[in-house]
Amino acid sequence: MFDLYYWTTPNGHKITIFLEEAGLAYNIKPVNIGKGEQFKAEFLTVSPNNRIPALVDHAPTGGGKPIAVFESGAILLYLAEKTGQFLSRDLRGRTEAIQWLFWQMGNLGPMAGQNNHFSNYAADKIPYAMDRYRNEVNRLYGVLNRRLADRAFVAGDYSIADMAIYPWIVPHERQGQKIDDFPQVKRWLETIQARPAVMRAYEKAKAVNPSQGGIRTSEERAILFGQTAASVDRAAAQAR
Ligand SMILES: N[C@@H](CCC(=O)N[C@@H](CS)C(=O)NCC(=O)O)C(=O)O
Repeated sequence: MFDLYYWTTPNGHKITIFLEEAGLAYNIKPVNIGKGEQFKAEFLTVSPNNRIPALVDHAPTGGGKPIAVFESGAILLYLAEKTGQFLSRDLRGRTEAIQWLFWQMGNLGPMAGQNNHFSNYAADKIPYAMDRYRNEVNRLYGVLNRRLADRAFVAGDYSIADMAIYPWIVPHERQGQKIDDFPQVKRWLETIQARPAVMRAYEKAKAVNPSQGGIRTSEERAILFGQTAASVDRAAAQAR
């Protein structure tokens, strides 16, 4: 029913977690972002921002043409609404979960991404940038830790908010964070890690990308870093 355009990164894991949790059938279409497959014409029609993940639902509720969705938060919401799972129907519960979903999308994801870039990938080690993003991620871990102090999951029952946040906490060491400084986050992390569906989602990642390596070669760096409107136009035209 679903095609999932996917690579083995935190934003990709969010969606395999949902699909595994809900027991939905899906077909993975790997998009190797280190090889530039995010610029292929087929992919750009479903994901105009040339980023994974993207989802195509071939059997939308109510029928009609397939629906394509990009942006991991929008995909999680789409799936939650379609299946009636992992998002409270109660106004207050739903509003809380959506707030924390957007907190991940607008804060933890982008800041952890920049943190990873400046600390692990950038050839120039710029202390100001490294400190700025590591500290901001540290602040966000603190926000999450406080949120989890009196509840099992971030917003009521286990929800799409937890699914969005979890893959960005898994690489805490790479983010320069000490998980023991955040005991509530650690407890929550371990609880989610032990869920069979989450294990299956990460197993899927190993099957799709056995090396699980980060960005290693100069070709990969050239594709991923320094993209501008012009380079994206060029790459997209070449891929056609
Ligand atoms: N806000 C987007 C971010 C997606 C994103 O940054 N995806 C990365 C992998 S985690 C990607 O596709 N990178 C390809 C590139 O940088 O060219 C979402 O949550 O879906």
